[in-house]
Amino acid sequence: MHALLVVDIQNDFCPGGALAVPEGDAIIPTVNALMDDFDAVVCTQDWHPPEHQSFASQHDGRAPYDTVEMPYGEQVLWPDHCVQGTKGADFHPALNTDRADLIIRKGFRPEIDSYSAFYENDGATATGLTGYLHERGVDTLVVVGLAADFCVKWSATDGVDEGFDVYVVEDATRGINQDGSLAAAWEAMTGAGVQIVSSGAAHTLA
Ligand code: VGL
Ligand code: ZN
Repeated sequence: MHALLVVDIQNDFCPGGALAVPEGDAIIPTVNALMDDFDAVVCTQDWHPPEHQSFASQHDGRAPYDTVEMPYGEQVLWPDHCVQGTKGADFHPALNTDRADLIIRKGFRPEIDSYSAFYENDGATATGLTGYLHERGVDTLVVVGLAADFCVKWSATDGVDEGFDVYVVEDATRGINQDGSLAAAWEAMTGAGVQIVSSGAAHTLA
């Protein structure tokens, strides 16, 4: 069983949004086209309360893209984004969410950020996705979406750690590229055993 994992294709991560990924919306036709090939489609949705501690606005004297020490380690501070119930948190209107079997929300605990679809940034608090995929008999994950260097990277590498065969579709993701984070992310994914493929190859995987 092959699942397509569609990460955070939300208004705030697309041009015009609060934490816009350059060309973030350009991947949507490719993502929609891939959905038809898969046994299961899971979408993630970044879903923060207004007082989320990953927001620079919650830390006196800090600006977006500064880093702070959280109890679980270093955390990049972001502009306020994907606030629960706002338009920025909605899926991009061009994304075909009808095909999603499961929508998994993450980052809803005020004190802890969650990049990965599997574990929050403490590396210990599970979202429940592993259990869901196991119950559905999924063994292979194809990951697409935003952003390549944060939520896609952590979802893909955690997917490997959880025992799945994991592919990332290079032309169905885009990065924030904060301080060289994009090149580092491709290296980290490859090093972890994630396979990088084109959307053409991904069609034949499913
Ligand atoms: C993301 C930063 C903060 C992402 C989410 O979807 O990659 N990045 N929240
Ligand atoms: Zn976020």
